[in-house]
Amino acid sequence: MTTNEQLFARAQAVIPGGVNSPVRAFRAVGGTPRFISRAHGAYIWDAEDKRYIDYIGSWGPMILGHGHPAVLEAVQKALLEGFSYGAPTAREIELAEAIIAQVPSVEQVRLVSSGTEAGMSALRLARGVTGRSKIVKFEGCYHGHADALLVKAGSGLATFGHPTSAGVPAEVVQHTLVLEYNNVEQLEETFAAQGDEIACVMLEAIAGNMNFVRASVPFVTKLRELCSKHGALLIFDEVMTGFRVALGGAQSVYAKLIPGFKPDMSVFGKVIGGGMPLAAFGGSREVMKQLAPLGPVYQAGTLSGNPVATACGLATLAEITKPGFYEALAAKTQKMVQGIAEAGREAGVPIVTDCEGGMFGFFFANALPHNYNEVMATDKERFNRFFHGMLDRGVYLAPAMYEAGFVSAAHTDADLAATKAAALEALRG
Ligand code: HOZ
Repeated sequence: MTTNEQLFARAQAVIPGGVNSPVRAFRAVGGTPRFISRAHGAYIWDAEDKRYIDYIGSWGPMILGHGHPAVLEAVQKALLEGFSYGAPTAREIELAEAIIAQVPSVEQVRLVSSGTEAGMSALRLARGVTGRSKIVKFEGCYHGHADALLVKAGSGLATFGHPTSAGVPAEVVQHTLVLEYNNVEQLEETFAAQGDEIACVMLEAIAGNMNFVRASVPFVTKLRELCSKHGALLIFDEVMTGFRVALGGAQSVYAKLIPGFKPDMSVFGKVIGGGMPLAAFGGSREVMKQLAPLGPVYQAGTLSGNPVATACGLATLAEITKPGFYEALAAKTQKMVQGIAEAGREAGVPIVTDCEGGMFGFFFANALPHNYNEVMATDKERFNRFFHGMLDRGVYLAPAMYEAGFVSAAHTDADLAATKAAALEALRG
């Protein structure tokens, strides 16, 4: 049998860092990444045939668990009809209709292949629509690896950010303002000084790239008010949260708390593709008509609306729109985080948890963080030890404390109980 270590050594010879996406390399937590050989339901198996309860779910898409029969059937049927045509299909219309049916702020949608592509395209469209260059993002939110969005906060209030990656020229991020998440005053000051130059504000309203941090209701309310007042577009990045925290995404969660709330544009990925490379961005007809071929903002893609990916996405959406799906998923997720919190209490280790729908987070801290700096101040060493303790016991959590976790409809009560038992052992061990 080939071991994970052997595969990692071989991978490192031909793939930078041995992985095709950095966090998979386990650099944050140390150790050898698990090379996955198969998956079914709530489980994945590594190259050594060790089984894990999977709380990553491909970083969100696998909301039904792996290999759901209805999804498999739809994908198998689509495969036999051809992999890619580079021409329109009826299935793309169906998927667009299915997305629009659940998200009232979206009247039209363009399908693309990845969350990065969707975020980058939404940004270009917002700039094209407003004729403005400046954009606002928040520290700790991740919107894919487009140049203009790989930025960390500058030193002073609302200064332009600095690239977080080599290869991103400072000039490319000169229009990107990076503000503190949940900081209402900073937002007000920024809009007072530069509001009429801002094309858009991008937000992960339930941020899943600094573990799990919610935007406060006053923060989202103020953001909506300032964007409307200054003619900037509010873009909700729902790549993680869309069809995951609720059928209508994070925006539907905030619409329940802020009467009439809607973003101007939304970005989707992950669940809408059911595990296939598929993402989307959308908004009002007025905004979307600026996109080529109707308008002057260019965007295109050979694999956009791919027939196999849309079949997978549609079959997934058909399952998750069944009555009671999210209630059951949310109950499982709550039980999962309760188990972690209880294990913490029983072991005398401070752990705080939060969740919404099928997405969760936990921190080794006494209180939930509200922004990136507070996330950074939580106990990373403890997280890393816990991560390995859980991995050893067959529970696969995200290999970095900056990532959210995901529960699927396939997780059983027995899986949740086993997770809690593993957590208690890992914390005591
Ligand atoms: N973008 C993910 C981290 N938030 C990682 C995706 C992957 O490695 O597949």
